Amino acid sequence: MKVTSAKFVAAAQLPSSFPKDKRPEIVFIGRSNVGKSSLINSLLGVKGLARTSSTPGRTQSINFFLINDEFHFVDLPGYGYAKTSKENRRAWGKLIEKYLAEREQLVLSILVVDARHEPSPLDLQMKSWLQHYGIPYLVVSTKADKLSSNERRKSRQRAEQILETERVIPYSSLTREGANHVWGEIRASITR
Ligand SMILES: Nc1nc2c(ncn2[C@@H]2O[C@H](COP(=O)(O)OP(=O)(O)O)[C@@H](O)[C@H]2O)c(=O)[nH]1
Ligand SMILES: [Mg+2]
Repeated sequence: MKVTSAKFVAAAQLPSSFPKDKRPEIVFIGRSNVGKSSLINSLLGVKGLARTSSTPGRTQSINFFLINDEFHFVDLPGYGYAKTSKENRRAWGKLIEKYLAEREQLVLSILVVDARHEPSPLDLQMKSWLQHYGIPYLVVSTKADKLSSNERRKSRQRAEQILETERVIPYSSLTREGANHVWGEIRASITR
């Protein structure tokens, strides 16, 4: 897909601040520091749109980006950051659940995992949540550039086994490996 415009539109900490229009939304979900913002930026071919940082757990809002004036990319705050307070975690859960359960224009969710590690119980729980709500999803296994091709194959098999899915796409935000594949899925979900 040719990206002609990409702009930040909202950082929502409450459902009342979600955009009101009905453009289709593609949501990105994953644990803190997994490479979600880098994935968004590399798909769009821009550098600092979705903020990337090595400090995990900083983004606490749901961030909406308008692409080609046609659809939204939605960056959810990451989960699994150990230093987060109980109160924060509860607020996070409520906001995310509200979004996933009620957002009618949500057409695809992209669960982001780290190719170097096995998916965690939280990743599996998130996948079950998506299934429960009947939200189409795919798994993007990022940082693939850090693995040899042999390690990559094993990592993918393992992720597919643990998450019980055949929809794992290896990806690298550095080389953009996997970008065409992911865009194909996004395009299909928008025009469906
Ligand atoms: N080598 C490599 N590093 C990556 C990749 N994606 C993200 N990173 C690095 O991982 C760290 C966390 O990335 P970020 O996008 O901020 O993660 P987020 O917290 O999930 O949004 C940053 O230091 C990125 O530069 C990738 O595909 N390859
Ligand atoms: Mg981020």
